[in-house]
Amino acid sequence: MAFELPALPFSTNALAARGMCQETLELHHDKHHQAYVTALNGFVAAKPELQGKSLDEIILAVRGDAALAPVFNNAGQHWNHILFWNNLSPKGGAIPTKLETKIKEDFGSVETFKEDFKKAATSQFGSGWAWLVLDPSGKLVVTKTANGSNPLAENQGTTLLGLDVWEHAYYLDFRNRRPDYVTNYLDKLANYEFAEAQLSAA
Ligand code: MN3
Repeated sequence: MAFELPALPFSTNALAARGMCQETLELHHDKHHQAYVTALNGFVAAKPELQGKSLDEIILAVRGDAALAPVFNNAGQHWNHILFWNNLSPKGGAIPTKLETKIKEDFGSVETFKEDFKKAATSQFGSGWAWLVLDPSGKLVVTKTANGSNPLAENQGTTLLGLDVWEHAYYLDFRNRRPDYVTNYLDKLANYEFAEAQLSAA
């Protein structure tokens, strides 16, 4: 069973008024994400030992294996983008109560959480991701990973939010201004309802 590109949970112009234009979403979802899925399916078709495995199982099976880095990169990017589309929202930016309480408990304040997240997202040199995860001890922490890696591959815990900081994610909307893209995400696009559901399910 081949992996498939999931449909966006909103229309491609749904985020335009909030800082992510239709062209960004069309290129990012229809071209970039599709390319990862196509490449992953090609690798799996050529490797019987990967067939029948779930996406999570493939990531865990090939991580750290230099010879299988192309499989890891494309599987990781498929996983990351599935999450990413779900943590963007046309009604983003509002933090529901249960999550807000937990953020205040673990970071001290919402502002500190946002500062930590901005620091991680802007200090990730080159391509990668910034994450809000529930770590194995039950505490919310901000992390970052390079290229196609993610909290699953690095045993960081349960992922609540992930922000793509590859240039293709923000260059049409924010050009070189990654910090503005991150701030806009946290204030206007982040689907904290989704993050709270992940927290509740953990
Ligand atoms: Mn991307």
